[in-house]
Amino acid sequence: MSKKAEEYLGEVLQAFDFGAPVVGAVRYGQGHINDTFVVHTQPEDVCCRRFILQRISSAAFRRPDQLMENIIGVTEYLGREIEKNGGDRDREAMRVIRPKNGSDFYTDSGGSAWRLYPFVEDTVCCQMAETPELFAASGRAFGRFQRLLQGYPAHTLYETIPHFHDTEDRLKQLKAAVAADSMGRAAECQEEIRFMLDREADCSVALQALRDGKLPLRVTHNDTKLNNVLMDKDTGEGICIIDLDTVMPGLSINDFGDSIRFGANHSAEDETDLSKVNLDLSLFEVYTKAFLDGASGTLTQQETDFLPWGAKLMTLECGMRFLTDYLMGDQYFHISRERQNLDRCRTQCKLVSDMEAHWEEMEAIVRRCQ
Ligand code: ADP
Ligand code: GN1
Ligand code: MG
Repeated sequence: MSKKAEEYLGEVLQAFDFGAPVVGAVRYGQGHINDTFVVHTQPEDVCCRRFILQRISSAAFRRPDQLMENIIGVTEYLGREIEKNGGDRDREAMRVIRPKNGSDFYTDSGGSAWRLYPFVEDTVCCQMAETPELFAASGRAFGRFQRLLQGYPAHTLYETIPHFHDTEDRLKQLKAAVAADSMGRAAECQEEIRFMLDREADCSVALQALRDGKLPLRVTHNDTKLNNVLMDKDTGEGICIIDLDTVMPGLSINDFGDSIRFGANHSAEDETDLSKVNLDLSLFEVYTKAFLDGASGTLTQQETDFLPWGAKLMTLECGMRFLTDYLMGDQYFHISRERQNLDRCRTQCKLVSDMEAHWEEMEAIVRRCQ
């Protein structure tokens, strides 16, 4: 386990040219993976300029060099596409700021990789879909992201996390964690383990469709939580897609599905009162319509037909991942309290059950939105 990110901050701040004196750097945001800081600087002419400084998680990403090459390629491409469409590339796309040594990221004395972005100002980042309009805005933004990247040379992208949305492999990892039971936690998770094992056949549905050529591989984001899109603070429109670590070839239905998993309900991902955790079909409809709008014709008929499966599989898979991490001692997802990953797993099981109970309605909604 690497040392606390704070211990390297001084050294890392020296490695970048912020163009003005740094007046502070504090932890920021609610991501589960990287260590994120906001850096405040004090230029002479304007009041304050902010930056996002991140230590890239070494537990999640083995090759930060490849990851940053992906991000630089994708952000530059997105910037050009946005400009072509008359947009503002500095606001609508991320931009990597290189360290003074000119490489894509800075490696600290402990061997960890750090990167810097301008802070996209006048935006908000939401942890929950407070209004349907806001959720719709995120759907349009993720749909548009898919459309803007449809011409990107997918073969040039590295797989930053191999088998990331390989649900069959995720189940295998869970089984291995149960068998090892290294923390002695399997006994208290019997119900959740059974829930996952009972759905073994489901794990193959999208992957089999891919193998059969029914679903195409596209350049996808793969982590389309609501808090990975910045919304304009005045208009509420989805402005800039962030957290590009997992942009790789993938399935469009997974980008759709991960947003549903996180956003089409009114509870936190780690809610302990499961009576509050329910799939909201009206939010499902709002997002479906917006995502298809944003993608505007990019998706094939078969992809559209499979959208409910994207929702169910991303939720099931995420539940398995939380459970696996809980069984292995919380090494991957950041936690702020004990059993948080188990609680997160339980909300995902509840959502999957809800989707199963409302499956025909989900399918009807997708048909209506086409
Ligand atoms: P993680 O992989 O840990 O989720 P993210 O890249 O999503 O890390 O960043 C964590 C949080 O930091 C985001 O949810 C958002 O609140 C904030 N954030 C990240 N990049 C920017 C940016 N360029 N401008 C403003 N806020 C940002
Ligand atoms: C992580 O990085 P963040 O917090 O946006 C994870 C996603 C999970 C999500 C669950 C690289 O997303 O895959 O769905 O937590 N990201 C990575 O909240 O593993
Ligand atoms: Mg994030």
